[in-house]
Amino acid sequence: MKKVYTCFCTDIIHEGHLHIIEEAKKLGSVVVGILDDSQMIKYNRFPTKTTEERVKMVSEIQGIDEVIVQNEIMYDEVIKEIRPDYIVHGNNWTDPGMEVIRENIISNLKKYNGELVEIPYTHNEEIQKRDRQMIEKLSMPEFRRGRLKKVMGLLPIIKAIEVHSGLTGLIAEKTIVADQEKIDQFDAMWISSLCDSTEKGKPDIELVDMTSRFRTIDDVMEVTTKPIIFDGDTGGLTEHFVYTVRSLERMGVSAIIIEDKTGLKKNSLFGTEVQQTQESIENFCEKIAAGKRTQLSDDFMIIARIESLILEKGMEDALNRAFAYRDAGADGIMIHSRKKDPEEILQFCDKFRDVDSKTPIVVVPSSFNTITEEELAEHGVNICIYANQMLRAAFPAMENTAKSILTHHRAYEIDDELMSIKDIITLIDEI
Ligand code: SPV
Ligand code: MG
Repeated sequence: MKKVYTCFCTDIIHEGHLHIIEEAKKLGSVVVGILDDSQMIKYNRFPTKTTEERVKMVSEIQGIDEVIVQNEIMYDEVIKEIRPDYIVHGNNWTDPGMEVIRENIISNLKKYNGELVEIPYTHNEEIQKRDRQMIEKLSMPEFRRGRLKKVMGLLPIIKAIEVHSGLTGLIAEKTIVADQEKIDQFDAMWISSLCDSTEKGKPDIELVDMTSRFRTIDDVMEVTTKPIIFDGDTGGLTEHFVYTVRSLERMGVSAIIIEDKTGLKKNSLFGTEVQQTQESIENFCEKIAAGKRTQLSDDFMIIARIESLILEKGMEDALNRAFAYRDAGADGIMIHSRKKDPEEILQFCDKFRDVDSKTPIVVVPSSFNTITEEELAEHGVNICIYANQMLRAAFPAMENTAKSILTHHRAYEIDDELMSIKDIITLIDEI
């Protein structure tokens, strides 16, 4: 009897999946792979069911001989292991990255004359609706909020990218890089105070009020499903901070990061070039504790950001504060530096990890940007935030365009550097 393999990356079983199984059964005995949680993430199909639940769901389908877990998104290992005569797959290779998977399957099967059988994807309204529901579910507050913690358990390090609008949210949501070995995408989004303010033409001094900041979150949430980490500046007065926590968790934001400064806050990357005052450990701990007391959900995170290295108060001060904030209830700590050399950040991480192996560490490598995510993960960092690159990319491109039009009194000269009109009018899908 011939062996047939098909892999499911789904939380729900609909007519389309059953059709694939029926077609597979005609070819031989059917083994179904369930793509592991950590790989589903890379595929922009964040699971709302666990791997075990998905195995159980598929095992209940009639006529399957075996259900296994596929641990890698690429097929090299699974094909080596079970050597199927046929791999059956729907012919819907349209999602970004899918073409690479298809090539990977074909090149592995070629080694022993195995065959890829592509089944026309079942298109009907009900299936389309259920596929859409599966994705849309992830944008609901309950699912989105808890997703950051879940992803943290699945990946060695989380990559978050700055977003400040619906459009940048879409870039964070949809950008995928794929080659023969891997598929990768961002895991979370960062709503930066610097970029949110700059986008509104305002300085980063807690001038843009919370209502306006929430509006940005809302714009991003409307068109994305990935978890959001919110830059909460100093958190403001403790009496106000508790309301911010409630609002954010209700909206489905996963985490707020607040920094231990008081008085007029300026951007950390100014360092000691401007007057900035660090909050006392006692007051900041009280703010963290008040936030944690107020929070209603289990999965919302309050992350305490330490400004000691920015303000040149030394490593010992940074570490003292980290442990105090953790003891006050912080769900994670962020350590910041504006040095080009990552040395002080790594030293901090190593010293903190000598004592505490669990509390999540967040870093923002804007200045120390030569370090890789892998190196950061080796030093115990859990979340790496690319905090301002989207806006810094956009501004020079827009300014250059404005200058060109002004210089030439027409738009012809800059046109080659712009997105085509066809692309811009078709960029946003209608529902
Ligand atoms: C932000 O993005 O607003 C931050 C990070 O707070 S930094 O600009 O480096 O202070
Ligand atoms: Mg900020």
